[in-house]
Amino acid sequence: MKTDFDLNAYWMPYTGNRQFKQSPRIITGAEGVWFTDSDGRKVLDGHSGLWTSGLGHGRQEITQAVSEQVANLDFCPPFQFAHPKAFELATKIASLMPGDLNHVFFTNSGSESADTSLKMARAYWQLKGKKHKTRFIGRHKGYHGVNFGGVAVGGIPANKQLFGETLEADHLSHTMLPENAFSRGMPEQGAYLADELAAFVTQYGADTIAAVIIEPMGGSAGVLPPPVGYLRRLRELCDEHQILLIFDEVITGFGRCGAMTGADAFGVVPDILNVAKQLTNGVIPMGAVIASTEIHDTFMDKAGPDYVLEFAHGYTYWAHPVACAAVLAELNELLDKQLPQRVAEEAPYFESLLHDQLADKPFVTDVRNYGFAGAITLEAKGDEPLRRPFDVAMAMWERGVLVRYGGDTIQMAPHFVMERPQLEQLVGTLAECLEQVS
Ligand code: PXG
Ligand code: PLP
Repeated sequence: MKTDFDLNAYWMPYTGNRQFKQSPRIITGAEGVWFTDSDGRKVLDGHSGLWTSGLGHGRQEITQAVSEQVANLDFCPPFQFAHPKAFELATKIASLMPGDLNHVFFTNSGSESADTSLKMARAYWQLKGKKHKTRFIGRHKGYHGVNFGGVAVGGIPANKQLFGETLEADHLSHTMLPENAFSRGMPEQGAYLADELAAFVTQYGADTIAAVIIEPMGGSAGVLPPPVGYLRRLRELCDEHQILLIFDEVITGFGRCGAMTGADAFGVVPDILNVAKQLTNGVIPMGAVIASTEIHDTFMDKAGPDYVLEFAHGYTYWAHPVACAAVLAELNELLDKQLPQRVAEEAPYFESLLHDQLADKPFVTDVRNYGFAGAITLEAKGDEPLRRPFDVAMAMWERGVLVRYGGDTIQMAPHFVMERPQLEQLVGTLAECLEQVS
């Protein structure tokens, strides 16, 4: 494409800028499950944006709610003031959460949700008088955004390499066991890996550990559904040792797993649940941290006189009225059209496509899936594990299908509304491109 602007002026995030700027992939429009690119091509969005837009792009109900809100109240100072939709939305979100996850602290992104949840966990134990409970346990291959706390508990070495000291954190093993390769849905082996938490308790003492933070289903590492029994075992150990369990549901929240949350899909309730992405259908940034009544009430009970801040933490765009309006419209549609149920109903079809069409293709060493999330792992090309996923994703873009490549994986996240012919196009195009990769 020809451009008359300086491509280097925009330093792109999480992008190979030098390669991108040799052959830019510019998106100029979006409708339903389709993008339009700057050459006027229709491109199938095989990743729901960036796990964000399950309802499809340009959803009229959300567009309208956002337009009306921005015209009526475009901003409200979030500290010491509030607007009605913040309460309406928090009430709605709480009603959709499992257990007693009833108190919603808004953020602007998944990264902010991660760091907010870590601060909340430490502060909770301080208020409880357990001053030494500060240590965090994450998991290898975990992704919790890019802020200092999130990269520390996250388990992706490339995200830490250049940035020096972060928080101290330890990591459970990831659950991608060789014996589970090509599992359909939740793998059978690996629940025992949760027992590593007991080993950390022995090593450090439970009175030094504040929280465990994990994604109930790993997302950006390439779709890692939890082994059967794994999350339940972690929950038991956290209860036994008074350790908070934080679920990072930035990808699994609001429908992706065929239920409202990953907690619902897998039947385990955390103490703190983080969301972002699908919350607004990607229309506008917003995240949230949803805390249990026990955590919320501890802050309220222990913080001193009632004019004193209970939690010295917040973002300028907290509960932004335009974002709140977007989410209220998004949740209305999600519930009205029963989209988490639709995902659950269509997931077996997507699962069959993935395994039947991809498992025997060249260089494919694993196929994983749950709900409307699917991924393959590709063998390294020589000493370059990232090369083949990149080549395949570029070949797919040439053929008019957008997928995400990350590490040695290719990831797919169909829109909750995607019809079977488009699911077939998505997986079929990947199958064709894999035949051509060298
Ligand atoms: N937690 C999880 C579990 C995520 O998936 C974040 C936190 C951070 O959210 P923000 O809004 O700060 O980006 C994420 C984000 C991928 C990919 O390739 C996934 C994410 C980000 C970039 C790439 O799957 N997830
Ligand atoms: N930096 C400065 C100088 C600020 O004044 C503020 C907010 O007032 C921030 C950073 C934080 O910005 P935000 O609240 O959007 O995260």
